Amino acid sequence: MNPSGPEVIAAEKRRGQGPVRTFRLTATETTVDLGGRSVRTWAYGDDLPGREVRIKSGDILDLTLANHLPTETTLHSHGVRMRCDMDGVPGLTQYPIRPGADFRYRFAVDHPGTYWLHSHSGMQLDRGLYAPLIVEDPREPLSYDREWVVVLDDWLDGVQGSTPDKVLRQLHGNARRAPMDMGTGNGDEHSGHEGEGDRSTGPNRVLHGSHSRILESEGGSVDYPFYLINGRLPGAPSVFRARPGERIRLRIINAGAETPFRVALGGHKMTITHTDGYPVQHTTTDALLLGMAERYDVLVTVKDGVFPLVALAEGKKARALAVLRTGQGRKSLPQADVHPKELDGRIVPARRLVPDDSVALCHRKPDREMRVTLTGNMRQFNWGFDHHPYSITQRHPVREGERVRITLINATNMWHPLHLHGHTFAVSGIDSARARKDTAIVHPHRKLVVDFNADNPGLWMLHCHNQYHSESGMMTILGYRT
Ligand SMILES: [Cu+2]
Repeated sequence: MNPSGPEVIAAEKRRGQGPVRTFRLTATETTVDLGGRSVRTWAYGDDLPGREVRIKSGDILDLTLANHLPTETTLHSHGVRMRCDMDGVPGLTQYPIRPGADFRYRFAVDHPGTYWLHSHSGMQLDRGLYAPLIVEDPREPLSYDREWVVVLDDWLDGVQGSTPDKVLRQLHGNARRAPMDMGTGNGDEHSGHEGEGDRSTGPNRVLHGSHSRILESEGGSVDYPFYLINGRLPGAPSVFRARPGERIRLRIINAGAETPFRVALGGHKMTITHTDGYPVQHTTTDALLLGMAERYDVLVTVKDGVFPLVALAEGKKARALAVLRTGQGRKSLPQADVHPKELDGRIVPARRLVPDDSVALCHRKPDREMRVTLTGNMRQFNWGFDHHPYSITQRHPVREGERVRITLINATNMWHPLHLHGHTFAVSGIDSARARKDTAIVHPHRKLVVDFNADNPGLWMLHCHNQYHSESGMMTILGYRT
C-alpha cells in the first residue's frame, strides 16, 4: 500500500475537517542552558523541550518543520493516529527533509490526549529534538485547576564531546571487543577510556551491570551524565507554582532515548487518569514507571509547601528533579538528591490498568494473529526481531477491518518498550485490565499480547523505543494490503 494511497485519504476524510491550527518549528543547531550548564545541541528553536504544541481534538494540525540542521531530518507525532504519509518515518512514509528544506505536516487529529513530537531520523531523538503535543478534549470530563506538563529526558549530547551517534558506535565497538572486555563484572571495563576521554568518540558512556528490580533486567546500556525534567538539571530545577488545595493535572512524558523513569511527587499520592493519551479507570498510586515514550496523566490535589517531583533513572542510580511550590512560604528548594518515600511505594503497572468504557476494545476473536520475537543481546548489541535487523522491504501483512493480535515474545535478557505507529492497542492485562496504549513494556523472557483494530491503512513501524536498540535493528513494519 502507498502511504498516500486512496485508502489512506479515505480514512483521513473520516476524521473530519475541523479548524486548522498552524505551527512552525525549526530544527536547528543551538546552545541550551540546562541550569548552570550550557550545551551545544540540536533542538526545535532554542527551547528545551521544544515549545509545546497545543490543539483540540477535531482540529487539523498544520505544522511546518524547517530543517536548519546540517543533515536530514523528519518529525514524528508520537501516538497520534494520523494519515500515514504524515507519520514522519524517513524512507517509508516520506522522503527525508534535506538541510535547508521545509516539510508541511498537515493532518486531522481526532483523539484528545498527551502526545509528543520527536525526530524519527537516526539518533536525533537523543539530542534536543522533542516537544510536547497536547490535544485537549473540547468536552473534557475531568475537572482540575491547572495543568503541569512534565517532560523527562536523559542527556549526553554536547557534554565533553559526546553525541548520541558516537555513543552508539561505542556500544557497537564494545560488542566487537567482546568477550575480552566484557563480563569481568568488576566495573573496570572503561579503564583507559574514562576521564581524559577519547577525542574521536568522547568519554566512554557504555554502562555495564545496571539493574532494575522492577524491570527484571538492566535499566539500560548508556550512562548519561545528566537527567532532566523540562530541560533542567536537579541543581536548578523548574518550579511549578500552584495554590494549596488546587487540583493539578500532570501530563508526564518520557522523552528519554535510553532511560526508564520511576516518578513520584513527594508528600502526595497520584490518581492515574490516562496512559498514552487514553483514559483509564482512575487508580491511585505512589509512583509511576515510564518506559521510553510512555505517557501518564495523573491528578493530584496539592498540599501546602514545597515538594520534589523526582524521576529516578530506573536502574541507573541517578535522578531528575522538578519542584512544586504552593502557598507563600519561603521554604527553600529540595536538595538535588532528595528521595521521597513515595518512590519506594506502590507502583501500578500498565497491565493492571482498566480502560475507560469509552475506549475499551470490544471482545472479538482476532482475524489475524502474528508472533514477533524480540532478539539480540548486550554483548553483540544486535537487537532485532526474529533474529533479523530492520529491513524496509520486509512487511508483516494486515488488512483493513481486521482485528489483529500481535504476540511479542521477548527472548532477550533485556526489557524493551515496544511502540506501534498509527494505532493504540489494548494490552493483555490482568483479568479485564486491557488499557489502550501505543507503547508498552515487555519484560525479559516474557510475552506481551496486544490487540488492535486495523482501521488506519498504511505502512506502520513497530519498534523498540530504546533509540539505541531501534537504530541497531529492532524495528519492523506492519503493511496494510490493498
Ligand atoms: Cu529494545
